[in-house]
Amino acid sequence: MNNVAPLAHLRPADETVVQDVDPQETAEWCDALDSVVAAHGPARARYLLSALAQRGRQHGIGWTPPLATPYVNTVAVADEPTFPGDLAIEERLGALMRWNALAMVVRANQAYGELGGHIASYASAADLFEVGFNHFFHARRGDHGGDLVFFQPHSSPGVYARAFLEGRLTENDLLHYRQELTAPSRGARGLCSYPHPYLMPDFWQFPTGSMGIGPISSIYHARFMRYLTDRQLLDCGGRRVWGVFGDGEMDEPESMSALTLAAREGLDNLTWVVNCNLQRLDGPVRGNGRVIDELEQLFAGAGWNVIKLLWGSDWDGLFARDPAGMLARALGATVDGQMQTFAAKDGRYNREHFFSQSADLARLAQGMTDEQIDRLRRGGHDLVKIHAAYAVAVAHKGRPTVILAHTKKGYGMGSAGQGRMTTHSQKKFEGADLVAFRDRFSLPLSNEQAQSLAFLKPADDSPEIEYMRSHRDALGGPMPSRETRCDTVAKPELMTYAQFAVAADGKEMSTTMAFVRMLGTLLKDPSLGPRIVPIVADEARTFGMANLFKQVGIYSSVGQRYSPEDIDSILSYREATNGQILEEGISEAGAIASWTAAATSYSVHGLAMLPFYIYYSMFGFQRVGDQIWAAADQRARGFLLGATSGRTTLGGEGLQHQDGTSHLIAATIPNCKAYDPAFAGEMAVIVDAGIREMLVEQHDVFYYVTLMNENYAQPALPADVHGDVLRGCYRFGHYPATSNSAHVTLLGSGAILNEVVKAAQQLAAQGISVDVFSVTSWSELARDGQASEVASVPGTPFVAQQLARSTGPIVAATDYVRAVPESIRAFVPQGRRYVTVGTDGFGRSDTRAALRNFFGVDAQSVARAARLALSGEPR
Ligand SMILES: Cc1ncc(C[n+]2csc(CCOP(=O)(O)OP(=O)(O)O)c2C)c(N)n1
Repeated sequence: MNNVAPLAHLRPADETVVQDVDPQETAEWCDALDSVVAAHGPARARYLLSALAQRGRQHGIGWTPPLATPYVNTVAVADEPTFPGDLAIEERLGALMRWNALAMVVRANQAYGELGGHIASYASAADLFEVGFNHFFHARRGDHGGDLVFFQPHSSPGVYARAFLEGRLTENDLLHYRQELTAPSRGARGLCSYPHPYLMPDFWQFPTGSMGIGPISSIYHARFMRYLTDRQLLDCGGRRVWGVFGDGEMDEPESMSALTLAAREGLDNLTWVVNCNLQRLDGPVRGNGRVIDELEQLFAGAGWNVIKLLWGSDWDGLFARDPAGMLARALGATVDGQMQTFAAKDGRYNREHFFSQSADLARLAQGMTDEQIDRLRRGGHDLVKIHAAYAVAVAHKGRPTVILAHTKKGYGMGSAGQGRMTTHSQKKFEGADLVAFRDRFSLPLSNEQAQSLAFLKPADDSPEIEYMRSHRDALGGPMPSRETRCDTVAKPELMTYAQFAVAADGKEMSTTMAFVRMLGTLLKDPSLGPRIVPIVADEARTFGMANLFKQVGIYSSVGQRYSPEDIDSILSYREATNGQILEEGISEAGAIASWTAAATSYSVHGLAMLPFYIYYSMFGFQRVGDQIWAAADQRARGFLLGATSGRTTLGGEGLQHQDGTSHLIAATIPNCKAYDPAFAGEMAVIVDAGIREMLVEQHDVFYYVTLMNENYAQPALPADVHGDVLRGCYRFGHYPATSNSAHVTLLGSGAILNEVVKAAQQLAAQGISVDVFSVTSWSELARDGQASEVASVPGTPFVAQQLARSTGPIVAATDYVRAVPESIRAFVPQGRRYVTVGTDGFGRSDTRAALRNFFGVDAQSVARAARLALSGEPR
């Protein structure tokens, strides 16, 4: 009878199921399977197991195959490809990176204790990065468009350390880690804390500092590459997206929310490496559980190819000497909190507390010294094993791959940090610990050099540097590197596609309808049309965009495998491999990640694309604001369209749908230009300028434009105010009363401008002359005001210049909270009373009229505020 390996992968909760009541019978079944595998191979074995599972279902035995597999490497030793590099040199290079990264962080904090920085994350990720750099990560060069690599943010010091050895950064630069402001005055380049393309625009490609955004972004970038390929705009074949993320980071909802999309789309151009050091900031990720098992089940269940990279080569012999699987079982029964303690303790402790659990395990460890036990590597620290896992991942077809790489947090930091509970934030490293680190990684440093944290850089013609350079050269050059070269895209003239909006002459429509009509025309433009990426999150019908389904189709990597119910309709639901619309379903996080991928295509792919993501404005900045912030960091160029915007235009929908704040948040993003146009003509002029600014002038800005679904008469927009519309306001009209009447000035924006106009008419009838200004952008006015104040020759703010054309107190009304018009208070002409009305508070369901009355932004309320302002009384 052969030994029957225990079912090590079953978790303790399942133990009742695995009680072996008849070992002899069990052995017979297993023997039978062994003979099938030996005689007919694994395919036949799989078939039989499936047949048995099916029979089991007929009997209703309630068994499904477990998604977790034994706690061993997925890639068997026999299947490992030969390591194509020079192990000794790569180890030495890795040690140099580790040292310089550590020295950089510690020195910055010796100089200024407040700067922060991390050592332990990179210490765990270093080998994962290095194998990528030496063997897998392609840079953009020639006919290879380059891989996209998302780096774990707290490991940035290691990436700087590599750039230093490559000669891309100087020692003086390293000395200015986290000192971007002071560096230039000292002839250095400041190095930002985490990957921030905004701050190092020729270096970092993808911002990852906010956990969870890197993971979801990487998925949508991989999908966008398929989209570009399928639409025959750019062949992205042969290029990959790599993401190294933390195991703690996997808890973020964004990290997990698009896993099934990646599998559904068969994104085999995507490889994630989850750095499973089992720790996060405060402590273990799953102290009482096992995060790798959990992630394996999560990813496998979502349809990913899962590769567990758990143990280094020196464990191979131990597993080979243990055919009964005692070792895998013991490892699989160790919870992560305990595994962390094993990482922190020395070989002797591991012998006494792990290998002494049973006589069999103790026997396995018998031939090893404590030192050897201490040095047993986890998979994520073994270059050969990492290479094998990456090679298998790259070769895998049809599914995305996740590599669950088992590492130690603070690897090599010894008693000062490895596996310690507080290691995440450790940035002090002194005396004996530095010398121990030097010894641990055999660094060519004297005691004195180690203790003074001297940076280490071998000569340019040393074997290490030559090796590093030649390997990067073979992969297209150094990484990371952010490029901005891209073609400009010609833009049609405004009046060729937006005449109906600019010269509306009183025609009734909503600004949303006008936008959709304009978009439909722009999509037909031979130059610009193909570059447009319409994006929706299951709301296209809400915004009247169903006609685009037929016109340009919805992108689907597999086309349309069904005949749509509405096939005979002229608006029928059409999916196609060359479809243009990205229909993201009910996932604002997904849709904004998709938008970011398209909005940064100019840089990531050298191909300018122009995304228009249209959504309920309430579910934008408020819901996915941090992703928008990351897109801003990535220098996105594109349009966000906040539809059904404002607190009162979406009458019946009530509190959670009614947005009174998005313009407040948008104003905080420096490269976001936010507009709240009242009329179709204003909207058209703004969109036209945005296209020019982003595609022709190639400025790193994006536009946020709010749209309404309220139908009303749209006036024509005279050509001479187009410039003012873009700067933030223009004089819309003058409503005279008698010649000696009192004067008041009204400002209104978006949905409320019509109320303001009605108020002006009422006031004029009551003997008060009124000037009305349409404010298209409070935030642009405020920015201009601030800029004129700090300019070397202070000028008059644009809004003050405009308002100088009117007299009397000023009342500003908006469908947003009052803080929005309050943002320009400092810039109104001196001596003029300035009163704001807005929609502070929770929304309600009712008619627009009732809501505007309730919030005090209807015509009557605005007129009353104006009269009170004139009389000098508080509102
Ligand atoms: C959205 C967000 N929340 C919190 C943090 C703060 N933070 C930075 S690193 C970290 C722990 C990271 O743990 P893990 O992902 O396991 O990576 P490790 O450093 O352990 O490799 C936390 C909580 C952050 N950067 N972003």
